[in-house]
Amino acid sequence: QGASQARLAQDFVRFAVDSGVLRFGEFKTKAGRMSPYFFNAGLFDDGAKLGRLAQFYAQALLASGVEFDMVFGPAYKGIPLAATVAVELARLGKNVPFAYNRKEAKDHGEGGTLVGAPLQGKVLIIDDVMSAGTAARESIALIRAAGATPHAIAIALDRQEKATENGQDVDHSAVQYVRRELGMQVCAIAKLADLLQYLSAGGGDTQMREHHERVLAYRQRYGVND
Ligand code: OMP
Repeated sequence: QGASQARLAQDFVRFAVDSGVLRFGEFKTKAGRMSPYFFNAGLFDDGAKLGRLAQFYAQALLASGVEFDMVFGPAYKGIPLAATVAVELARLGKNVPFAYNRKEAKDHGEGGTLVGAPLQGKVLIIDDVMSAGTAARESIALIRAAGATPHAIAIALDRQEKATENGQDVDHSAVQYVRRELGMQVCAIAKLADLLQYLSAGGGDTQMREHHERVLAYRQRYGVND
């Protein structure tokens, strides 16, 4: 990770905390773990926040060197993300086709579950958080079925924790699985390590120190090495 990517990650963590998107407390994750932090991308809920969020994705993507011919937003949460990131990419000089899916098949009108540009070439999936990778698997299948290549995934936060298979913890994260087993590129604006760095930089602040300890303990129990 280069210095500018590390800085971007720190700026992003701060932005997410200030926006109330990244919170500390007790949260139950989809996998049933009690987490001392939670990232709720749905709380980027006004035009200014969405615009900044899109800038973070676009900058992280361009800095990462990930290759893609088009962007895809998986329903529902990925749709505004992919749309705003496509706008920002175009603003930065990389105009690419944009598509998304709907969850319900339509029985009239344009038909099918895909909307926007035809899926072709190297497709970049844009999503919020990857935990177990369930959502990612669905998008990958859909892109393959359309005859295109699921080439890369952009997410806002990589929680860097053990994935679960049939309810059991395994030794790799979903992001590692997607990279190693599926050979896809993954670009995360920030990851758990960046969050820990942000909290440890909190210095004398008692609350920050407490959050830091809890998140460290959580990583001790569920984290993976990268
Ligand atoms: P997978 O589809 O299993 O990878 O899980 C992604 C989902 O995890 C998201 O769509 C959220 O519902 C949820 N999630 C977050 O959004 N933020 C978190 O910090 C943690 C989770 C989670 O439940 O693990």
